[in-house]
Amino acid sequence: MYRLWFPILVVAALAAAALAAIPATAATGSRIAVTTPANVDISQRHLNESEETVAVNPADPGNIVTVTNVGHGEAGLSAGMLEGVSFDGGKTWATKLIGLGAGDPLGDACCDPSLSFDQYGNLFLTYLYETEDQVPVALSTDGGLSFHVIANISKAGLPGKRSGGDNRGLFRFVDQPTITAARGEAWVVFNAGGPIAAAGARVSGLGQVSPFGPVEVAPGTNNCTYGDVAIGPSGQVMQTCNLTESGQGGGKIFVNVDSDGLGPAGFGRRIFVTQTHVGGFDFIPPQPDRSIDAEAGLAWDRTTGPHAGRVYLVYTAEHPNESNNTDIYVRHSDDNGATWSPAIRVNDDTTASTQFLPKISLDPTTGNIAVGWYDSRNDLGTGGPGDTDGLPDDDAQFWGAFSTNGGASFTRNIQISAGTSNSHDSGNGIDYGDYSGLSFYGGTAHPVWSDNSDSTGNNPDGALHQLDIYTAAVPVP
Ligand SMILES: [Ca+2]
Ligand SMILES: [Ca+2]
Ligand SMILES: [Ca+2]
Ligand SMILES: [Ca+2]
Repeated sequence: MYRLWFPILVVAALAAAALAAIPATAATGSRIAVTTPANVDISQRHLNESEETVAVNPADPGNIVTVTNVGHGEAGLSAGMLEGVSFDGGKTWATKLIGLGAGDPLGDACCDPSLSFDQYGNLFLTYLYETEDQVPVALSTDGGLSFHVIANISKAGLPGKRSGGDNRGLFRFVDQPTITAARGEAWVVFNAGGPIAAAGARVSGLGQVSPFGPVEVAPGTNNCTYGDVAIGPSGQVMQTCNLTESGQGGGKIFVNVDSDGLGPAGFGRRIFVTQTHVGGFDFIPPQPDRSIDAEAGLAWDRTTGPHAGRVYLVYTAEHPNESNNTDIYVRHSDDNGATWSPAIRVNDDTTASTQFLPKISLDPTTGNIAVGWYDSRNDLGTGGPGDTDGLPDDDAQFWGAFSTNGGASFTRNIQISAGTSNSHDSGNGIDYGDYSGLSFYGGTAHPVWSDNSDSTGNNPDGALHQLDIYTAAVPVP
């Protein structure tokens, strides 16, 4: 059950990306609850960018970095990802391709990027290589302008695991790594062709990262994947993953906690949280080529605020099963994941449309949380600004909401994307990718998403063709 990026052959010229961003005019659809923020086209690049990660630098909050997949095979590009760096809060971006192969400090990057800044301004990046059977961790100490690989986490030595060339290629041995850094720790988790594997390193300052410790396995996570990792207020570490019983129908979310973090104890037993009815490859109309998984995500409150110590879990669930009516839910735990609150639905629409690929982020300056997701609520197939083609529920916008009361409730939903996208029209093969990006700091959420609406007028492929990467600065209402 791999959600790897599948190469698609696209024959077209690779144009240099323009850097200037043009703010969008807010859309005026009737369902917009709060003013849509100005949209910025980060990539402004021919062909497809998708599956994006973003991080705001707590040591310099105007510094925001995003990394995304790009289509390989285009103009001789056999490896690489797109990086965007902003130093003005996301208004303007400098973009470049990274991980282009031999001689590149990031090697031959395939895809699946994950970013995290820590309090010192260290920026950690993990991703997949095209060929190597290990998970790289790269570090930037200059706000994302340059990276170097500081570790290659190998599964070698894990009990019962194969090694050698049979794990290479599309069905590689490692998949969808995620990294997080905070509180003097950096942790990377990944699916290891079986269980979830994790490794952590101590961080004592800018550029001061100790070697990553031995790889440990989260018990009971065989074939559990596509999850997230978070660090708690005392340095404990939680991973979540989706155990998918079938491609379409079944999915269960589990968590495991390493209660002493970098200390010698390993991850504890798996804890069942919820059934999702979202399989590992659950096809929905707006994601018809790639499908979705539940995309469980974590955010842990390390502040001293009213909900200190609370950990939040976001995920997608489908009710009824195989109805394609997916929704976004958040639960929380005040006892390190042992027990969880009832599910609170985040999306406030009254349609039977899809909401998918959620991301959660906690503002470390307030303890408030933000959630972003793709949303088809405005596509009733009857024309208008939410429908590109007269078919229901196959177009999507990007939406979000906040909670300022510890996840007890969420604000009215905000249409964040000014335009409406159709992923199949992109020819991307993986639609919008397997996840979206979100980083919330200082009262402003910074989502990144894949968009082919051309709402800003500067996608070089125009509207309803290849995807660009968009962002917006979204304040708490
Ligand atoms: Ca430990
Ligand atoms: Ca729904
Ligand atoms: Ca439609
Ligand atoms: Ca593009």
